[in-house]
Amino acid sequence: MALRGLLRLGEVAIRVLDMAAAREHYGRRLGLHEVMQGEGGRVYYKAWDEHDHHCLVLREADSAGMDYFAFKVYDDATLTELAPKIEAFGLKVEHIAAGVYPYSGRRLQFRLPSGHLMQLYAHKEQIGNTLGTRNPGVMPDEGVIRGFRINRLDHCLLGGPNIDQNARLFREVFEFDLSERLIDVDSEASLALFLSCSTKPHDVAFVLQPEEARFHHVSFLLESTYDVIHAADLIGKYRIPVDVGPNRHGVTRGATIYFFDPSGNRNEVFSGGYVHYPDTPTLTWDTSELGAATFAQDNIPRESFLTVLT
Ligand code: M3P
Ligand code: FE
Repeated sequence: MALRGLLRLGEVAIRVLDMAAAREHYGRRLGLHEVMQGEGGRVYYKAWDEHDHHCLVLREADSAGMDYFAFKVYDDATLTELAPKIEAFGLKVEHIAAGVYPYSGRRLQFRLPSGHLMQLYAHKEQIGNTLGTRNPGVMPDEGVIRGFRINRLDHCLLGGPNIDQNARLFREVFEFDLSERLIDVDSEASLALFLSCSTKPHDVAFVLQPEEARFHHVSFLLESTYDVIHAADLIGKYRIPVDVGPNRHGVTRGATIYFFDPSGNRNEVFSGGYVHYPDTPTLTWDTSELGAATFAQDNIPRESFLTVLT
């Protein structure tokens, strides 16, 4: 399968309570690169190995959580093709002109059955990863890889109702695969659904929550499992609140650590996981193995992990 259609999670827009504290966290601690301050005091970041201008947008507000998430699609024709399909699925599509979002081409915006605001865009200015594109070498200059040594934005996990309808949209309209699911052992109702448009175990996931548009975590990819330990050491040094210390997910098999930004938004850094292909069967976990599904090194489900969202 050539990767076309939706390519990847390209942008997450997060609300923070105090921008100075958030810049300390995302810039100085995580080591993301601040590329711009924009309208409304928004601050824009990229991870070092991304080519696009930014992947994270922070906005100061009275409540934490997520404003929207956006997937980059292959080209403008993909947006043209998808708009009527999203409408036919039953969602109203808003067309946002190029330039309204900085360094970005036009966007489609719609609200998912779970209440989350989602956008699609085909173009964002590429500023590169500092290595160039001809004989790029492998090592950027000193200071480019820093902090938690984050390579790139990877996925987000979002909480809300109607997650089966979300998954139907992603599978039928966006051509994602359902890589894994967590179901109630008695009722078989979906509790968490993991969706992939690539060879990653997931590009986005949804967890069942009664309230609409909740934010569980945004996750960034690290190079190695040792880098998860390195991040954990920095989390300890700088007294960053930990949700779940280094462990491995049963779902996706990633080596992970969860922590909170100063506004209470959950972050994850992780490494690894298996390779997913379109013919990989969907893996099902049920609540009789909730501990093993979530944290496979001790098989203990964490109350906070299941209940704390912004
Ligand atoms: C991840 C991941 C749950 C598992 C979540 C997994 C909610 O966040 O990155 O693999 O059971
Ligand atoms: Fe995750």
